[in-house]
Amino acid sequence: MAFQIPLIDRPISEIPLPPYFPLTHDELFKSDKPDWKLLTSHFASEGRILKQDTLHIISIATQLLKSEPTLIILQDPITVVGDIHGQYYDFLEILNLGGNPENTQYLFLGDYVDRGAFSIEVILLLYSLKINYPSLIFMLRGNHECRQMTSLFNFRSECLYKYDLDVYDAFMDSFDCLPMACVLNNNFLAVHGGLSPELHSLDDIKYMRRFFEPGREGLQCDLLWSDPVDSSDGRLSQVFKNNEVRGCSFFFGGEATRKFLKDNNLIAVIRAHEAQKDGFKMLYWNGPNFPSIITIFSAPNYCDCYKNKGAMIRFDDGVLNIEQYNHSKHPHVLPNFMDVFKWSVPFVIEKIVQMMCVILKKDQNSSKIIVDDSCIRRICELEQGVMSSELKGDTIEKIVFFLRKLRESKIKSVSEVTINEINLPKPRKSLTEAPVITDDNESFINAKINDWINEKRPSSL
Ligand SMILES: [Mn+2]
Repeated sequence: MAFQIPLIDRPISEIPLPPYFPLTHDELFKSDKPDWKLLTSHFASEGRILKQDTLHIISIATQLLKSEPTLIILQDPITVVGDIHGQYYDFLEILNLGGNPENTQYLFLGDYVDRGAFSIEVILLLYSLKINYPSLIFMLRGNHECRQMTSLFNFRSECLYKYDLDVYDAFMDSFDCLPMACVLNNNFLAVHGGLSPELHSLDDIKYMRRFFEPGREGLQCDLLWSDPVDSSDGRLSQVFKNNEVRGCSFFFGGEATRKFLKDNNLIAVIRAHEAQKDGFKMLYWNGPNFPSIITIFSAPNYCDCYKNKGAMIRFDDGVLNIEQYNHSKHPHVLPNFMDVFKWSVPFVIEKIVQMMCVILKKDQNSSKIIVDDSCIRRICELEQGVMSSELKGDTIEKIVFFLRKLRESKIKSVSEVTINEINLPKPRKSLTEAPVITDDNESFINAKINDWINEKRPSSL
């Protein structure tokens, strides 16, 4: 007998049931290109597509990205988007505000995956758009589009949860093909991270080798990882200073920026890579007329706790407009893609054993609980289905205690997944001196401080 799809007995009826089946190949590929509109709504309702179709989309996108130059040259009108980080429901808002992808040119600055729980949906929709409109949709590489970061953060786990290692490996090979930078209107250099001591002319990017996992140093690493120094005058003790916040690459200041812009006849660097409370930040290091660095960050309420706005740039006829937006609601996903049964079993067991305790307990005064070897042995016997005839109330009580500790440790480990609260650094001076501290501002700063360790590149896996 087949089970009925529980359409009518959902406890929260306003949340629609996710599609029961993946899209079929014929539904998704009515032509030789994926139907991105169908995919958009299917993913929005938490639907999946078949592994073979996923691999097919990745494969076509990989070929397209591979054929593009390392330094792309574009003219406006164009919408420029910063980090998205697996926030699919915010990505839908970006496409909504940024212009219809059928006739709007887009430049994405990288960091499509990790942190959020819907990276697969973000990157597959992006690739599907790229396949449909290869001369309108452009994507650069971010520091998260690599094997090291996706293994440390959650994109690899998401691939294994929703598909398998084949899909993950195919994504990694496609990331190796992403272009590194873009020149906009002959005036702006767009890149994920920033400048490099090895970057002198645009030809350095044009002729660099890019088809591999980025290393820990060199031009490719810096384009993905470097940051401008966060000060109003751009002053820095050296032209490039080691970036201890990232654990690799450099900070660059006004001197390096002015020289690079002048030597290459550019106005500004447009980059992403750093969460911003307002979704963007402008640094005026080349006079008050126009910022020399524009940071754009497009993941609102980053990691569900920064309370920041998202922003994107709309360039039209040489005029630059910043569009800000708030975060969108998204379905709740348990940490590490844990299912609800794995999540609830410890709670259920604890309640059952507590019940047994009430039934069997004889000595009400035994308050001090010691978990010793005999207790652990009895728990093992219980697990193996050997119910000892000597099972006493105090032993059961120890089991309850033991299970409670297990459950508490589980809750603790879950809360540590979202924000790592150990080794908190002191806030940077510029942050503590912020003029008006509103609630959101405080939340943003606290989240940034608590999340500091996660913005740093690990020394090794
Ligand atoms: Mn980044």
